[in-house]
Amino acid sequence: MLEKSELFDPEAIKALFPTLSQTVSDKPLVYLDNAATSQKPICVIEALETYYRKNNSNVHRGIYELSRRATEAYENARNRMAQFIGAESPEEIIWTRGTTEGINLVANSWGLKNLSVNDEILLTTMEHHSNIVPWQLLAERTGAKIRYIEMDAEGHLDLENLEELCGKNTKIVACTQVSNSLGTINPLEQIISRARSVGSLVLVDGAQAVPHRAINVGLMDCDFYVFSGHKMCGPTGIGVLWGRKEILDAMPPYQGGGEMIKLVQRDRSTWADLPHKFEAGTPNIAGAIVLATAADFLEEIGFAAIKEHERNLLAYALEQLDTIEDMKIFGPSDQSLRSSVISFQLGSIHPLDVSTILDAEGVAVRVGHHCAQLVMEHLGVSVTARASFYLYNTYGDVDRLVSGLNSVNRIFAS
Ligand code: 7TS
Repeated sequence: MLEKSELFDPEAIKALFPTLSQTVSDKPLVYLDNAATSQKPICVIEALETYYRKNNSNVHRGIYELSRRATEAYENARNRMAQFIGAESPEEIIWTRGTTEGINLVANSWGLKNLSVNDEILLTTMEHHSNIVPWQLLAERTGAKIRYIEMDAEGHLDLENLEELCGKNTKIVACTQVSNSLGTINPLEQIISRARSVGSLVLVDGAQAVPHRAINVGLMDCDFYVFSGHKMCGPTGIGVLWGRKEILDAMPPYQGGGEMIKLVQRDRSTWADLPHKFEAGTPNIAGAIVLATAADFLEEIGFAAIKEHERNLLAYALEQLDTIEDMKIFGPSDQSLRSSVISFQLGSIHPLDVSTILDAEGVAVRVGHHCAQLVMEHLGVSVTARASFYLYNTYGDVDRLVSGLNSVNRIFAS
């Protein structure tokens, strides 16, 4: 049995999340669907309420007190997120609805301007659909070709033929930092260094990384980085696209509307400077402000402690799941190369049945293709059950999952 980190008290952290203190099916809720979305700490919920109770107003429009307050908090939040991911300037932080919108923005704005027939977009078969479909739509419109880095049997990217796949025709490589379905942590350094050497841009999907580890986009040396607020203790409907200033400057707007212009004339308009050029219309003001609160919350606890806790929890979960009859766990066997996401198959029992029985035990896991159908194809299954952990999960939560899965086996044996 592994020792829990002395620096970190997950029970005390759990107590800061109101949703986690309820019962479901008359049992204390165990929430293990964190790869889909995280729960929200009380400080985030209160910050949202405070904004709507005291400061609600549109931004960059009024000169009255309330609008000044909202605008200041909104732009402070942008500064905070720039600092949170190591961006050089807040101008490089574009508010989006989330990872999906960030990728669509890059594909539509940068992609439509820069790609044509003979150009190649390099993806991996591990991507979430939101990092595949926008590129397919772009390929259809431009004639560019999509190529894929494949996976090996354990779900690591197979980089043996990277030099052939990423060559002079490659214009952008779009790759996830951490897989949402297998938990694989990707060797981005190697991919980015190859892309750089052939003059290709790199977009990193940080949706499953930002909630769990400290990020520095400068050190990573990518060109675009996208993530969602709701997976990192923040609200839904807000996310960030970070891009290098010179690249964002050269990109046309994604959507047209209020606040993204300098001058509108009858037959043409000119664009506002960064970041506003990419933020047409009234933004998710409350979401942006409260996302900064979520970033404060996570950094106060500390990513080193969060990472250590999740690493210990993952090791314990894998050790305990291994004791269950007919348990098959997908993804890397080297624990240092996987995050706290565990996709699994229990004998020949359908994952829907597994998840239904777990639900009756108060344990929430996801069943489905996890918007990663190319991964399912690779595994030879149509869906998996998936347990994903976060900072507030405890060893007791793992025990409840294991006991629930043993019940599933008992029910199907009888
Ligand atoms: N990229 C990755 C790696 C993801 O895990 C997700 C969401 C997205 C992009 C899309 O994020 P959104 O916030 O724009 O929707 N992943 C999941 C999941 O694993 N289960 O539900 C959503």
